[in-house]
Amino acid sequence: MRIDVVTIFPDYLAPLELSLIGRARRAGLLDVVVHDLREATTDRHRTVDDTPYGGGAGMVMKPEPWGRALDAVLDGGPADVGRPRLLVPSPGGRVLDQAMARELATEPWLVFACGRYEGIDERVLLDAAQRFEVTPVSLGDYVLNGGEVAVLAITEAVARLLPGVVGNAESLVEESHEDGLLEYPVYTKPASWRGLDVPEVLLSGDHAAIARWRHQQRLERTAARRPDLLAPTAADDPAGLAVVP
Ligand code: 6GU
Repeated sequence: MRIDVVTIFPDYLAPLELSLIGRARRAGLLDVVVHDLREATTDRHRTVDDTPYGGGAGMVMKPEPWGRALDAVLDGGPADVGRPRLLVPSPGGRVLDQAMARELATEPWLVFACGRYEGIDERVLLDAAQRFEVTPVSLGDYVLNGGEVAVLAITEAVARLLPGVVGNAESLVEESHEDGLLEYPVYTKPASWRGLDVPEVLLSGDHAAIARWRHQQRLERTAARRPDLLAPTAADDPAGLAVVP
């Protein structure tokens, strides 16, 4: 998979050289290229923002550097993989979940456009839609200062699903959110620590009993912490297609 990131803070993406993602890059499973948006400016001050038409607080990212930067990404990208996916981190985007991570992991080419300030001039996304599959994406219902942290999170969520990136493929399926439930609690040695004992059943060697206990723990945890995952609400079925008997 190829990933391009356009940002005014290329150093923010340095963690993508570490750990599993760094190893996947060195192994050739993942090709990450970070671009400095300021390289696509033409003025002496390398200006990327300006005041908003219509007034209001903050600054808006100017369209011209973005247009040039995204053209350059397209020119420098892999051949014959079709329209790349342009992901635009924004608190107003589609909220990332594990299903979306799985969907993105099937793409050959992702491009991230990191906005800062109050956002990017809307025409950049309208124009880009002629050449990219544009998807605004959010990490959740809170506000960050810019898209870079979202790029780190999304890249990690996606890259670990690529074949060969995570050594033990089983650890991918037995995980919170993979099948709609949270993960069961885990323990290791010692069997007793600070007066707290590992649940008896885990020491029993009875694999069927352990599997039943773990499933029960997953249900209880999900009910306690994330009841929304168990009980679909009207928001999950806006057209009211699920008929309740
Ligand atoms: Cl993707 N970007 C910004 N700026 N804020 C966010 C976000 C993204 N997701 C949640 N908050």
